[in-house]
Amino acid sequence: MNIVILTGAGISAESGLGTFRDVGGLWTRYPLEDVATPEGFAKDPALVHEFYNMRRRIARRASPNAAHAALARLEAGWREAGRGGFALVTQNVDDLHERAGSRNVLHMHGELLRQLCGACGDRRDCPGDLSAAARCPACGAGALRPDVVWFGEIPYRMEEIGDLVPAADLFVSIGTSGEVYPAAGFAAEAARAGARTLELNLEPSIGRFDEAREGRASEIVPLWVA
Ligand code: BV8
Repeated sequence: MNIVILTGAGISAESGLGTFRDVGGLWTRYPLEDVATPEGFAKDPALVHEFYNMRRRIARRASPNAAHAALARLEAGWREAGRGGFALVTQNVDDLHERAGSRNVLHMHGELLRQLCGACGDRRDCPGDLSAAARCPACGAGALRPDVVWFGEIPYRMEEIGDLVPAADLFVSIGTSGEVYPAAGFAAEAARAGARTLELNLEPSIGRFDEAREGRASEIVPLWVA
């Protein structure tokens, strides 16, 4: 039995990382056009670096919660029992899944703690804050940006994800509002191919999944995994 799990900002909310569209969410404080598009970065790189430096500092101080830990346990048990394929796709750019013990996390929107050189494509861990003055350690250019996927950019790992989703027998969506594509289309794609679909969310979306369970991730995910 192949399982595909998609997570969003809601799974990291109880670790203290902001969600985007909830009351007081990141997009209500920073318009996404200004801080999560290539155009916004070209217009005001300092603002975008400040936005991601702030989030990077919070992410480094955060700890995985019981939901992240439960998914890591599920993956280990799934692989040990040889129960079939297991894939964890996340829209999140934090590293809490990895720090909870998950392996092979597919970060389709990139990783906050990594940097990308816009000039030579060099990608590596980001040692601290980024700024327009920072120089690429590989080519020396001053074109460093957070290694995240902005709106209008092509998500990472789409080849693999494009194979995994239609092959899923069970598709589980955790802590995502289902507003951002192409991730928002995965559940319907899996269902069309015959998968059972389950949503675990604080505010489940009515009618988009075969089953929906309402609650905080740190409570309902360990219950589901048990
Ligand atoms: C692309 C950057 C082409 C990193 C982000 C149709 C098809 C294809 C594209 C589009 C389309 N329609 C529109 C588009 C364009 C666009 C898009 O989707 N726009 C939206 C606004 C309509 N998409 C793109 O531009 C994408 N690129 O399409 O390229 C392409 C496509 C396919 C193949 C080839 C080429 C790129 C999108 C990536 C944008 N970058 N982030 C960063 O700064 O983090 S998106 C951003 O939103 C984050 O990554 C975030 O993860 C993501 C999704 O948000 P959620 O995770 O769901 O968070 P949200 O706050 O919305 O919801 C939180 C949920 O948690 C809620 O439901 C809440 O109830 C729940 N919750 C809260 N607390 C808890 C909880 N649940 C449980 N427990 C709790 N305690």
